[in-house]
Amino acid sequence: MDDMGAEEQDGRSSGAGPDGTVRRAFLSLGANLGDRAASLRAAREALAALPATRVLAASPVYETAPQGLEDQAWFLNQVVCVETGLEPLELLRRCQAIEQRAGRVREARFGPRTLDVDILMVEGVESDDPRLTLPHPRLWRRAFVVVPLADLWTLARGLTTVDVRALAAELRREQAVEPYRDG
Ligand code: A4P
Ligand code: MG
Repeated sequence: MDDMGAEEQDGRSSGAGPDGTVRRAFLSLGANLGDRAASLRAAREALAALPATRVLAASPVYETAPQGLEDQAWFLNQVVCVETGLEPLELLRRCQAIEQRAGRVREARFGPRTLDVDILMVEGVESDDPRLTLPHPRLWRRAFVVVPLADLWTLARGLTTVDVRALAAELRREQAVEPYRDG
């Protein structure tokens, strides 16, 4: 069990965090074990319930061929844009707690998981800290991230100079990413 339940109950409003800064952040959700759509839904709800955090938009859900470790089930993936007053490391801690609550067990790197929540980009923040590297180091190589990110392109403008839509079209030729109708 984690210790954040009561705090989350009390802190549902959006607004600035302790240092007064509110930033846009893009998060990647992924699942390939259990009820994948339910895991993504629960993750979206948990993100919306974080203190000082508001979900601005969620991309459509995609069914995607596994990358990295290919001998595993297809994933459901989605990108969510939030506005948050949480400091980036605190946001990471909260995302990891959401993974834990979804029953995530860390086994193989890149391997199967009930829920993965990665931080893709945080407005105005660059970091090479291995605990939290921003932008996410593998972001621009992966169709399962870039394609849903391109759907939220208008919100991503100003956070990156990458032409996300052109890159999405290019990556999609090599990595299978299909719309998921029941998401
Ligand atoms: N970490 C550093 N930077 C970040 C960041 N920006 N966001 C650290 C989140 N975490 C970050 O992550 C390992 C460590 O990375 C953490 O301790 C954190 O401090 P993890 O979630 O414990 O382990 P993981 O998920 O196995 O590794 P990782 O690096 O997140 O894996 P990936 O790169 O996310 O790959 N194929 C498809 N189709 N869809 C997928 O969703 N996912 C993966 C996982 C592989 N293949 C996939 C998919
Ligand atoms: Mg991860």
